[in-house]
Amino acid sequence: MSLFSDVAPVRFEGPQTDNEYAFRVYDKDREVLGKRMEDWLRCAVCYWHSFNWPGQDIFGAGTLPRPWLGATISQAMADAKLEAAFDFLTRLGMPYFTFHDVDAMATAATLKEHDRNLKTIEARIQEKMAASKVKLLWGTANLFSHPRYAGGGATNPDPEVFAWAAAQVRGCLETTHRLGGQNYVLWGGREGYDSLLNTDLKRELDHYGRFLSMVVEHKHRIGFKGAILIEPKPFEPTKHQYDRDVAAVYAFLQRYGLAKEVKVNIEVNHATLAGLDFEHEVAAAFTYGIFGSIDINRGDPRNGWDTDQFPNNAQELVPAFVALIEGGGFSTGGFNFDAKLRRQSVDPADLYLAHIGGIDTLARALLAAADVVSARKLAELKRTRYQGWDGELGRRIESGSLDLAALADLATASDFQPAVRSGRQELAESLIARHCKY
Ligand code: XUL
Ligand code: CO
Repeated sequence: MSLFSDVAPVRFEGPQTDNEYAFRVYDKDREVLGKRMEDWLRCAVCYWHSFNWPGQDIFGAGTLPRPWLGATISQAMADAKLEAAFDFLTRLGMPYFTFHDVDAMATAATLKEHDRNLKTIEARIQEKMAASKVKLLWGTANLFSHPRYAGGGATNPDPEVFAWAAAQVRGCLETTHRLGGQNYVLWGGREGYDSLLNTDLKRELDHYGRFLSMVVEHKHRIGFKGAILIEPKPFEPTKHQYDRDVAAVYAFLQRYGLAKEVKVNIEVNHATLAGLDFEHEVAAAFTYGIFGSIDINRGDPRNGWDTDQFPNNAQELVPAFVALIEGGGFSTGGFNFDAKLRRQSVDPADLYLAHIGGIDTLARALLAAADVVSARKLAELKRTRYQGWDGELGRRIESGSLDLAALADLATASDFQPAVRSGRQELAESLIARHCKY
């Protein structure tokens, strides 16, 4: 029994149901383009927002009943949290969860204690996973909450902090490996700067590159087969975060020779903060060959910060789902609900309602995107838009057989007079809207 035991296991009941504690669209066994819905979405509940955040904000204290939380977490509190988390996960019927080391374990003051407390909770998580069949999508080390990380983890001016970060990541990567985690995530919330005036940019980037190389080397040493993922975000808490967006991460990975070893975990609200469309980030990651996983949530269109709200607008997500389907879907990744309740959502039931609404939103977006892809009209629109490139001129340019001068001479001699042609954007947008019927 736990705080979350009042809700009966959540089932698919279809769109006609009156039951708020049922899925209307998410039918995990429904086949979509040859794959079960559950296998397309690979949904995960995150430990931190759901069980480790009491609802505080910068102006006020926690509001949510989370009796296992306090200034320091004892082993008994960590155990109560684990009990509640797995009660929730199994009642919701989610296949995966995600966690930071410090979300799950008892508070530690030294690295020795950290290692011991993490291993203690790992053994208990292992039992819970075995009993419930819930799997680990990814683990991650929290290198941003403790005051020692105020100036960064891997990019801290103090090498002793770098060493602390290394020890935490080693521990959490190994725990993730032993728990059968499918990925390991690094979100560099404090890997950035607040002022360039006191920051050695080159040195910090080199340290960050070295840190990541050490993580990759260790991954291979211990035989971890999952993916190492960087989670881009432009700012917050730092004013400028190095992992700004997918393109910045790709440049960083290339510079340090890691582009074949590390992928990205894209978060919707982070893309928004970077001034980019979520679908752009997904498409860019597939294009660069570094697509890994997704943290699903949304921002508020009028706020410039990371509100981490539950997604509820399927139509808005369809373009990203089209990119996901066309890219072949997830391999090791999934949709992690990196989303939190509002401060007034104080009933344990609210956590169910938030996830049910969010998961149904993903199911709606998936079905609509599958229809868009199957109808092939968008693909056809793109094909005809670029068809000039399938002709002789296009082929000669693409193959590299023309240099700049030869192409200029050809254009001049042929007197090219290209006309503006319709990009059919409104049609493309209507195609998305018309398939949003679930
Ligand atoms: C912060 C964020 C983190 C990462 C994990 O914005 O998204 O919760 O997902 O550290
Ligand atoms: Co996230």
